[in-house]
Amino acid sequence: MRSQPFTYELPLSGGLPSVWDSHTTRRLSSMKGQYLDQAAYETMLAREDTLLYEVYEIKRPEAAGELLQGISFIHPGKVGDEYFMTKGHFHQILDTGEVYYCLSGQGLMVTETPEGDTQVLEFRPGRVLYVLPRWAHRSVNTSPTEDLVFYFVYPANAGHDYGTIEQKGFRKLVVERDGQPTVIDNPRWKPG
Ligand code: S6P
Ligand code: ZN
Repeated sequence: MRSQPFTYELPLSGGLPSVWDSHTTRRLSSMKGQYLDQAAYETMLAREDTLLYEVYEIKRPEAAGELLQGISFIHPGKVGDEYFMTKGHFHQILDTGEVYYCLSGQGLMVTETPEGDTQVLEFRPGRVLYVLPRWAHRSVNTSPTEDLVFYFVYPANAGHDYGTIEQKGFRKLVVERDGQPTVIDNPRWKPG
């Protein structure tokens, strides 16, 4: 791990960063129960365990004061009418925020608090999205052809709580209606 201040390049066009330490890939099989159209999900999975998104991260000690950073690439596609998206999470230390900077593509970020406030933010190249502490976040690629690419930075000790979203889902979903990305209430959202 680097022990001196360092620099690296982040292509504004959305290409790979010049350095990274870990490359995480998420496939369809890791999203069981998350997509609304379960039949479309099963049919698609039976055909292929499609690669949905990839995260390149620079390792730092997971200690207060350090920052974790990297780039996510959300690939284009849909399961039924619902766009490819990240699992989404609360931070384990709930009171930690995060900064996203969109490098290329288009999409929506679905956010919500444990109390049920919801907000949907739009990704655009050159736009910063600030996720307040306490807000769960999921990134959705609404382009039919292009990757959604963004840089992110968050406190290294934040940790990830995936379980809450895996059990309850998000209150809002992003689906295609009449060819347009549309935010709908999640009919399968369950409290508690
Ligand atoms: C981490 C940050 C992003 C996501 C990444 C994948 O706090 O929000 O790096 O990890 O975009 O999303 P997820 O929900 O699978 O971690
Ligand atoms: Zn996060």
